[in-house]
Amino acid sequence: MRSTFFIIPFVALLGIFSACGDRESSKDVSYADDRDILAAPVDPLPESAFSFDEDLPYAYDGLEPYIDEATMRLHFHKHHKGYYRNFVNLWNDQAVDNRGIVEILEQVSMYGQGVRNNAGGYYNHWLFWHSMSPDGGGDPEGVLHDAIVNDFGSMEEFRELFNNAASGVFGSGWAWLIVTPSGDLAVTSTPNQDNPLMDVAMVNGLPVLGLDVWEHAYYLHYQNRRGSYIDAFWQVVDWDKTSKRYEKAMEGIAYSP
Ligand code: MN3
Repeated sequence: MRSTFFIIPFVALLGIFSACGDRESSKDVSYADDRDILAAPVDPLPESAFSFDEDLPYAYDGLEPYIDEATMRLHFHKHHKGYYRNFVNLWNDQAVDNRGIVEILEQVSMYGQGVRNNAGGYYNHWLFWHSMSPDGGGDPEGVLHDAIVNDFGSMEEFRELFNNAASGVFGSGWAWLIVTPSGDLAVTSTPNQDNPLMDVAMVNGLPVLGLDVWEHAYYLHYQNRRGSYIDAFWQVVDWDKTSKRYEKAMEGIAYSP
């Protein structure tokens, strides 16, 4: 009995001390720490027939002030490389043929949940990096512009649909502009790392433009303000590359890393 009286206040006291410790350490987390994490040596990427660029197509701070450097560094080196590494390791364990990434995604229900998540993460981020540019923003020109106006009414109506799809993703996922099998443009979204190429997607099509709305894509800079991040995305959209993807998609060719 006497020992119980001793233990209860002791445990309560421990709780108070450890809570203080948590507060102290979270205060120390800063932008500089993100760089330190990235300076640490990383395992080399596994051998693979699947291509992976060792760097982004622009500088890490190239999309500032819309998307910050620390987010881009972490997103590319920790998240995208992680999906690629996991996908290659899983695929090397079960591959029996020389399928390309698009073919794998189109029949992703044949493989496990791990392939679905990581093949999706590998492909989606590749398309995402190539959906943005330091020289981006504005409106598309030429055939993509005409198709958007034709299918959605105007650029404004298209953006509103896309914004609603992006902000409407519950939890983590992606917003997409796609070319449907009938050759029309459509806006859709997918959960997790799914994408519209996948046989498991609610709406199928060839992705032309993709926006990552996982919190890791914006939380460092925008915290909970997903809407501000979506607004910022329009300032850096690479319409040149997006138009090229659209033209290929109209020939039935899916964008491929
Ligand atoms: Mn991401």
